[in-house]
Amino acid sequence: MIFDVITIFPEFFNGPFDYGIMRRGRENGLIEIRVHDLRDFTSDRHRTVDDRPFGGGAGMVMKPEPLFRAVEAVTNGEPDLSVLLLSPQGRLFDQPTAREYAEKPRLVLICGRYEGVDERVAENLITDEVSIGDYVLSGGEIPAMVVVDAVTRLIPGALGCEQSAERESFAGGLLDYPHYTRPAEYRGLKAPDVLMSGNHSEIERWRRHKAIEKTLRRRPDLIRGRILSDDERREIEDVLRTMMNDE
Ligand code: 4FV
Repeated sequence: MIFDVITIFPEFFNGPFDYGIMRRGRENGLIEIRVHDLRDFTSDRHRTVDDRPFGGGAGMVMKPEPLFRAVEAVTNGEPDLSVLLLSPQGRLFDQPTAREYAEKPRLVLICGRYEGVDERVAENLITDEVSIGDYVLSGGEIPAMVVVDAVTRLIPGALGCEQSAERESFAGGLLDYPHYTRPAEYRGLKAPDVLMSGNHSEIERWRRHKAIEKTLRRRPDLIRGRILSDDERREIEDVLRTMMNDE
């Protein structure tokens, strides 16, 4: 999979992709990350990428021309490419969206800066506007990294054999179950015996129960509105009953 990143700070991407899964993915050719300097697509000797906002107001706005030129050069007429603008006005990025993008051969990511990007970019140049959350960052570079990382992990072969994306948080729409490792007891704090029982069906049942419990306590929104199978409904009722008894 190819990630084309368009930014005014290309060096910003030196480093974060040099570790772990991202590094392995690049080394074994699973992913390729191409970082493009937006200023290379300007035509004035000051390599201008921003200007004052029409209608006045604080700050600067990213100009349309360099972005249109950059995307057209990078996509080079390749049809139906996904061109993402990272911005707080976008749809909230989540695991199902990451799965959707991981199916694609290529993603172009536009990193905004300043107060924002000329609206004609969002209206005419991109396929998706994506937000990583309801807060304002100083640039789209970190959101672009979030998307590249979350998507890369879902590419078959990206995760080592010891990991499987299928089992992770949100994979089944639930939060992850609690994890424990040695020592079995630390400062009097014990890891649950069931995890050391070797009884794998019991362990699976405990983990599922805990994942549902944690989701009900912290993110009931992840369960609300979901189409539940009878089994799932029974399980959730079980967990709710246990939670009531424990309270
Ligand atoms: C953002 C977000 C974000 C807004 C103005 C960059 C900044 C500046 N992008 N999810 N939240 N972008 O805050 O994606 O241009």
